[in-house]
Amino acid sequence: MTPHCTILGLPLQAGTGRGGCLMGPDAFRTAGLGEVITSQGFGLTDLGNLPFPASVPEVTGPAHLKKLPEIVAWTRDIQTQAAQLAAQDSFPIFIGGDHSMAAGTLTGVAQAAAALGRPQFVLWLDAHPDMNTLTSSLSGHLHGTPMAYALGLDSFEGIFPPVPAPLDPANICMMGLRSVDEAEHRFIAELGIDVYDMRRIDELGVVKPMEAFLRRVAQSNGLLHVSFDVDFLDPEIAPAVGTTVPGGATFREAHLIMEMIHDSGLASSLDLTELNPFLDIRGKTATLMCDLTASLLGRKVLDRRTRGL
Ligand code: Z70
Ligand code: MN
Ligand code: MN
Ligand code: MN
Repeated sequence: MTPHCTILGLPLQAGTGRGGCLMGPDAFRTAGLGEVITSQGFGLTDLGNLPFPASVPEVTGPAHLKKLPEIVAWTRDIQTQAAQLAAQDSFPIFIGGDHSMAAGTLTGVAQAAAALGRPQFVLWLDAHPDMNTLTSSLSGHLHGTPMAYALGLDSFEGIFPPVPAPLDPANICMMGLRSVDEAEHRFIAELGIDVYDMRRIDELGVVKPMEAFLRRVAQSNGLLHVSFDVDFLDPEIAPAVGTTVPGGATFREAHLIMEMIHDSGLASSLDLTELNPFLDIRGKTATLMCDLTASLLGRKVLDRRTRGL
């Protein structure tokens, strides 16, 4: 991993049914994300927040989709930024914002990987696969669609920007799933995506699946994007999300995953997404997400003790 991180705030919330994710980037900063990065010995560039798109295209799609033109505009802008940042020698951390931001981050980093001739892998930590197409979405919330877009599934053409380098379904690992729509079940089965729902995590733990996936990334000389939705975590420890889904990852499972990613040295970019500070309790979710990022960047339990954190 490079000794430098770049933060880019993505204050979008049009992909959800509920306001608040707009404040996510500022909550991560307030909870000390910058200090987490520098205290792990990384240099830091905080690019601030990407501005609301200057122009919103006139696109039409299925009528039930909410705020489609706005999300198309954000996707265009985020994709451009993510492709540029992923090509630099600094670890990009994209702080959202709702998960529709990943339509831009996944496709941007994959474009940069393709330019290097290296495969893009994605570790998707989420209660949801966010793999609905524009036609299969039942809710009309576009944060339920970014993975389908980045895979190049049907329905996005002519509405969203072209996908420069569609993800290979064989290079995706999803952990934490516990709310999956019928159409998403079908896409997962058809594409053969490596999924670990909470039952499989209960049965196997997180170590074996993570070891197997990280080994595949290493053997392919791949780049690894980690997309971390707050709702991956159990709502008891991470209440600041719009739709709470019980039975999520524990504090220990989540830290262990982050520590394993660090030890692998394979991570190349990170999304921290779906934090809704309006729903948080004295900043505890934002603080936990910063602590998990610290583990991903190399903080060890013994460091905590010696530094009195
Ligand atoms: C459902 C949909 C969703 C939250 C992702 C859920 C999408 N599959 N909701 N994260 N909170 O609407 O497509
Ligand atoms: Mn999500
Ligand atoms: Mn989710
Ligand atoms: Mn939703």
